[in-house]
Amino acid sequence: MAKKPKLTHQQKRQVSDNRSRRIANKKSTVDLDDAQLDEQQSGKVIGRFGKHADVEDLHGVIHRCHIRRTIDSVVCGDDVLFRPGKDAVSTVAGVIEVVKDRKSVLTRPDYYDGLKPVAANIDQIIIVSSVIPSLSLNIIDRYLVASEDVEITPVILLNKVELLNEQERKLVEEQLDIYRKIGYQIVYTSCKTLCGMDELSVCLKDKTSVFVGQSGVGKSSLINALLPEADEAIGDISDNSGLGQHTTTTAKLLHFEQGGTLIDSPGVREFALWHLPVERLTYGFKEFRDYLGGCKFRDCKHATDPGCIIRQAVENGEISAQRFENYHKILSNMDELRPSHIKV
Ligand SMILES: Nc1nc2c(ncn2[C@@H]2O[C@H](COP(=O)(O)OP(=O)(O)O)[C@@H](O)[C@H]2O)c(=O)[nH]1
Ligand SMILES: [Mg+2]
Ligand SMILES: [Zn+2]
Repeated sequence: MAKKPKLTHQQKRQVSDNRSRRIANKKSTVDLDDAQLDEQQSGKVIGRFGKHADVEDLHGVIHRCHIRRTIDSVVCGDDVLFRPGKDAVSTVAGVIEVVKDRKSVLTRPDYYDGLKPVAANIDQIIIVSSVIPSLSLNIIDRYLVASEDVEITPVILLNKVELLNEQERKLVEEQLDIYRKIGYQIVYTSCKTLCGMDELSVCLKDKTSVFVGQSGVGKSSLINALLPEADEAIGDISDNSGLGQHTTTTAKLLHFEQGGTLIDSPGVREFALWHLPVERLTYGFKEFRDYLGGCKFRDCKHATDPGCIIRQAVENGEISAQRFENYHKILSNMDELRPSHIKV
């Protein structure tokens, strides 16, 4: 092993001086003087930029804030207590002091931290699918499980419906009827003809929503149709390119004119279910829940096990055979879906 070079006395002093200065600087950026701050008030985080967050107060005014060092994480959608800065000239004027308990939180995989929160207090997840290139019920099922796991209501949206003729449309509706029967809302839209956009607006009103789904299904097109100032890049431009965005991973919160809120970011859209243990996967198939605990064997895999009440329910037509099949497909793919550095 190479020997560490010895520092001269002067070099040592330089290092120590630099370190002190760094610590002092760090302090001054976070510990704002009380006299510079107004009374504590409630607000909502609408954007995150490096060490700062933009907080919208109850009057819609936006304050760029520091974050108290004691706070674990601040994400888009968080309800916070903050103190605005009195000095309006300063760019970062306020400070976030408390993050209120989260109703819900979406996470994404992070190489170093495992699961990292990306957005909070979401009411519903809009699972966007399209008939082109093809309708995949398996992918819808995966997003449904992920939504059920975080206990956020999913809505199934099928986009590009203007491409279907009458017969094809009927076939698709029949396929999606499985989901309607178990209580999920289904919305059909087209960004070309704008059909279904009114129904979608109603669905989004007064709620905080996120759009998830595979690349190319039309998430950005839908967001632009609802919220022209969002100015999302459409088509081949990679979501990771960062074109036209502050950064690639921070989320932003936007208000729909008709009421309702959207939280959007590539991180939010990446939301997936690879991290789930098997029991959560089973729980995520919500029509299975009534039967759980009823199988003959406690460790029933709901496959060919004797006395499996779920298989029985499939045979009786109480549970869709398609969903049962997708359950086993997802189960056998779980290890492949999971990044290799993540342990469950
Ligand atoms: N025919 C048709 N094409 C659409 C519709 N919505 C989006 N597209 C097209 O689908 C492609 C992908 O759309 P984009 O919004 O970028 O999808 P994203 O990757 O989910 O954000 C683009 O070429 C859009 O013009 C639709 O309702 N009908
Ligand atoms: Mg997009
Ligand atoms: Zn079973």
